[in-house]
Amino acid sequence: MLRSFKATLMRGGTSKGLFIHRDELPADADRRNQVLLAAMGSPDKRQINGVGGAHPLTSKVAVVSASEEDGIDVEYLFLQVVVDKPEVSDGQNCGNMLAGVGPWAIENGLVTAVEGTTPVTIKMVNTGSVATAHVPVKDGQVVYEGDCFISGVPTPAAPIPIDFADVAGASCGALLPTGNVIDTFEGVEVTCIDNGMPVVVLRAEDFGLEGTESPAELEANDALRQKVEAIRLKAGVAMNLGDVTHATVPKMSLVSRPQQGGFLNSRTFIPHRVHDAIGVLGAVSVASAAVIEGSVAWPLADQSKVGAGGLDIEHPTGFFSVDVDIRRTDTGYEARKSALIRTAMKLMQGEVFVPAHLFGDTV
Ligand code: NQM
Repeated sequence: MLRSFKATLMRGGTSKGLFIHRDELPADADRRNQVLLAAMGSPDKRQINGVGGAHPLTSKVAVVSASEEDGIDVEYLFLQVVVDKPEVSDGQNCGNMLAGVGPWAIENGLVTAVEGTTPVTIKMVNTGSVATAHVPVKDGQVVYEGDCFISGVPTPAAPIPIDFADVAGASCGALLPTGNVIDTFEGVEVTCIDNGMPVVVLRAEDFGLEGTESPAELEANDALRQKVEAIRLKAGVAMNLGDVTHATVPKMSLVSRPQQGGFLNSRTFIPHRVHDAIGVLGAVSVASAAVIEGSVAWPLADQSKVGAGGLDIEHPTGFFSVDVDIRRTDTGYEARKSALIRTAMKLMQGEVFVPAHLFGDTV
């Protein structure tokens, strides 16, 4: 027998996945994960028996609920449903899916629409960090259509500015989790950073790369993948993340000089597939590393761009513009707010069916 739960399929930034009210899912995390694996069709590289898109960027879930906390409208738990393994991870934030949370919360009655722009304050349950999304509203309805292009999405949509109050150290405890601007793992110099997303920043040139290779070329390079993974496992421990063998963090971002007039060029392993663009908080973290003098990214980045508006992080399908505010202090570095613009699109609303026994129903 099958059982269904209500869900909305949405694009959030350059990612796509299901948005679900928390009450639709089993409260027990193991049971919830089994339901979500079945819903997306994992484990299976084609996710043929589910609604997942057969790529980490399209196998995502946002679980949303109203918040009781003062100053917070909604709680958003991000879950990465691994495509080819029976694993669901709550070990990272996702700033792309975050772009869909505000519109979804308004349309599902969790937040009252304010004409013009509705600010939605969102607690990212994965790390406890807070973001505010500014959702366009007209005649009481969320506006999806607009003229804002973001790289990696072929059609324009309504802009959703998002700001983050303080996400530094959200997963690792500090902006520079190892306490160093540069560390060496497996003989390679790296900068470990967490400004909302744990990222290991590496120089593409240290791997004999130009930095302009396509995701497919990078994924086909077995020696590169093995070396990057060996560094990741060591960096994970040093970044206070423990054994990251089965974790989706840290991300591994290979950086090089900008190629298209941006601030810095990037190619990011997330952590095993290569991102077609770059994650939201991933971009915030990479940009943060690049404004810290002495980091591996600092000499590669076009420092003349700092202080002149958004910093464009180039990636395989364009660029991602982020505002970061990193200040030097007596004891190190401090991150203040960061801000960026995303778009989102409602694609489908309905019921997703899974075997009823996964909910614990006796059939
Ligand atoms: O870094 C992919 C994405 C992400 C995460 C990943 C993200 C972020 O593009 O905030 O958005 O790095 O796993 O959805």
